Amino acid sequence: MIEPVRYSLEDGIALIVIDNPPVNALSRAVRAGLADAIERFAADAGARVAVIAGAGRTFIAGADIREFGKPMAEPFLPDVINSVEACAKPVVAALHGTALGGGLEVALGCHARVALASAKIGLPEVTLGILPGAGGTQRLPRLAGADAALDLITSGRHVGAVEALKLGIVDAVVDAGDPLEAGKAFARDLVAGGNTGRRSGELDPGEKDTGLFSEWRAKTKKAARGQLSPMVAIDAVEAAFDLPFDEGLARERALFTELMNSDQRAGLIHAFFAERAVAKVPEARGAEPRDIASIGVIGGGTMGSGIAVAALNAGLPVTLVERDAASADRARGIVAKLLDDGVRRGKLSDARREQILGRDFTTATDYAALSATDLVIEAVFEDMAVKKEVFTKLDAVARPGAILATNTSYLDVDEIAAATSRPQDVIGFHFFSPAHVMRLLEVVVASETGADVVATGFALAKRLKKVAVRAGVCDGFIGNRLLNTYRKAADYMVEDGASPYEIDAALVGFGFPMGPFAVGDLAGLDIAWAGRKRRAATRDPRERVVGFADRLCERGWFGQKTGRGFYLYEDGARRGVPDPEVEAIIAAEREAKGIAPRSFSAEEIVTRYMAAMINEAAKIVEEGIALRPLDVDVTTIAGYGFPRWRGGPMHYADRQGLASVLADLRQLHAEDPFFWEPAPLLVRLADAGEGFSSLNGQD
Ligand code: T1G
Ligand code: NAD
Repeated sequence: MIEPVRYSLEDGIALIVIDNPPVNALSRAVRAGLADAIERFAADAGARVAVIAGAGRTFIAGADIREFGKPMAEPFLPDVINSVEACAKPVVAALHGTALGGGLEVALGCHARVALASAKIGLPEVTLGILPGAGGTQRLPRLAGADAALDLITSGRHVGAVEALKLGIVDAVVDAGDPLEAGKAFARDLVAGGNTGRRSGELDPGEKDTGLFSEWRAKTKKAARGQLSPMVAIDAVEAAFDLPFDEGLARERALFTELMNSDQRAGLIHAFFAERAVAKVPEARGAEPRDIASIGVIGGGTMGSGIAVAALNAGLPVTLVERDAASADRARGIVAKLLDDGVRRGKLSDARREQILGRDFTTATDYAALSATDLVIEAVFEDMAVKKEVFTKLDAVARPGAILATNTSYLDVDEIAAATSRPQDVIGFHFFSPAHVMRLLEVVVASETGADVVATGFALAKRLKKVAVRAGVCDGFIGNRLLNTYRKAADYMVEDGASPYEIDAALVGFGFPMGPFAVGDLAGLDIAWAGRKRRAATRDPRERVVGFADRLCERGWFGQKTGRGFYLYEDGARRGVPDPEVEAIIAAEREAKGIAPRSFSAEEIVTRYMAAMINEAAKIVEEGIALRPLDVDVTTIAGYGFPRWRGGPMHYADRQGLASVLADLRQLHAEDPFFWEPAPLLVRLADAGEGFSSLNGQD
């Protein structure tokens, strides 16, 4: 076994190297090793200064998250860091890769910090539902001031070395390749100059700016949408100004422990591991991805243009084919606008924008332009006849071995594949709007899709910085199939008496950024309308059908883009206001059906919405459309605004207890036996006293 912490002496410098792959997390062994190394350094007469550095690709990425939720074992990290800080001789941290969470806290406990220019630092704890619990909330404001500390700690964002230097968090940035060498050089200079560094904990934090804390509380409450940890973290930072250092540390620890024991922490840690587990699919283990050096896109509307920008931003050249020259020009215009937005937000340089538009991005109207591309993504109208025609034409020109992908939202990928002579090369890549922003990519595996094609989908998602989830073929795959079901639950409640605005408000209260009716308005109500019309012929006669959304569409009210939908958007407003005319249309529909409206509490709205979602998700897992429950969780979090801190619907169901979810479903069953039929998997797990997590493998 390798030693997780190594100690050696070189020219009077003690070298303390953390070596715990893959990211040098602070497991119990590392904490113990670090404590021993510091003790040894203190006693080592030959050592005047120490350097702590990480082996491999990074400094320390933080506490070992796998230990969360279990009893913490000694030595505790705050004690180890206090002993570093208390050391009579100087200790230097040499940062490279990412110094995150407890990793940065170790560095803050050192007497000076040097960083490679490529290093990043951050305190991402709030994103895991906790707060920096090893002195970060007390030492960072002493070094960088309250404003910077609140920014870093409430957002969890990663900060580059140069910005960290400006903020006073690191003392030097060097353009070197090896952190240990950089650390040694810095340490040598430090002692040569008779400097011993300084103890962050002994610095004066200055006067508290009460107004600043109120400002941060107001803006954080808005951004956090029900998530506790960023708000609690502000309390901890405030303690740095209200209390002496030692008492501040104790206050931080108490708040940390409170959050560590919360449901939100469990949900966020589940999301962290689930987002990494989704990439573990059988095809990615068993097959090599194909090389992708160029991308083709067919259709340059909302989705095609966004997909093109996602690929271009990842450095891939794109050829986009449209129906005619005017449409191709329009697509180029949309792409240019999206790139402009990127420049404005500092995501890409002017020079890179010029290079993309002048060299990497080309448009064409002839499919022959796609004859050399490695992967083509189709994003034309959602119409099977059109898709088949496109794939037939594509089949005739694409080079052998090229991957042919469809961005269809609902259609049968097997049927599309059958329009080609090479179904093994055909796959679904379901992107989300706006495609250059949304993190989710559903990789839809058809019956004949080759394993290497699936593996390529996952490799491409990584290059595009997206989270890929494997899905099987069915109407809507994982995400849209769920959406259709919970939307129905919402529609039924509206027909029975709730207003769309009450439904949206209840779900925003649950933690969604928007409710389903506002989302419909944003996406365009015509999309779901087309889907309802398509399904009408094959609809089960037992299904309850609700007509008010059709009534809006018949009036040409398609949502935001037409100025009205469920909400009114006056003068191109992005946020709509409730529309009394919509309520009147709904009331007329109720009356025509003889439904006496009743009221729904926010709690009942959430219960029904979640019961519908969980029940459909159980069917999706049982049918193998999703590999595991965690794949459903990631789909809803990364693509549908499900509150991350609730961990996704399956994790949420487990926290509620499946027996309780089943009891809700059984009660609802009496009212509509077709819609509320409990999924057999849910019944089986509930009867066995198990949760969905029992099907997640190691998660
Ligand atoms: N603990 C345990 N395992 C970890 C880990 C961690 N902190 N970080 C990463 N891993 C595993 C991960 O599951 C994956 O495993 C592998 O490492 C590579 O990760 C007291 C309490 C460092 C930027 O929140 O942000 O300190 O899937 O695929 O894209 O106040 O991982 O291969 O089996 O993500 O190059 C704060 C979390 C902890 C950092 C690297 N720290 N990690 O990204 O690789 S809380 C964090 C990351 C804390 C103190 C508190 C990223 C990364 P597997 P990867 P990557
Ligand atoms: P859109 O109407 O904005 O764009 C479609 C584009 O395809 C148009 O520009 C049209 O000119 C072009 N086109 C049509 N036939 C063509 C052909 N034969 N050859 C070349 N170009 C052709 O539609 P969209 O919203 O971008 O949707 C495209 C696809 O993506 C659909 O399958 C849709 O279901 C799916 N999708 C949409 C969303 C969304 O939110 N809009 C999300 C995920 C997936």
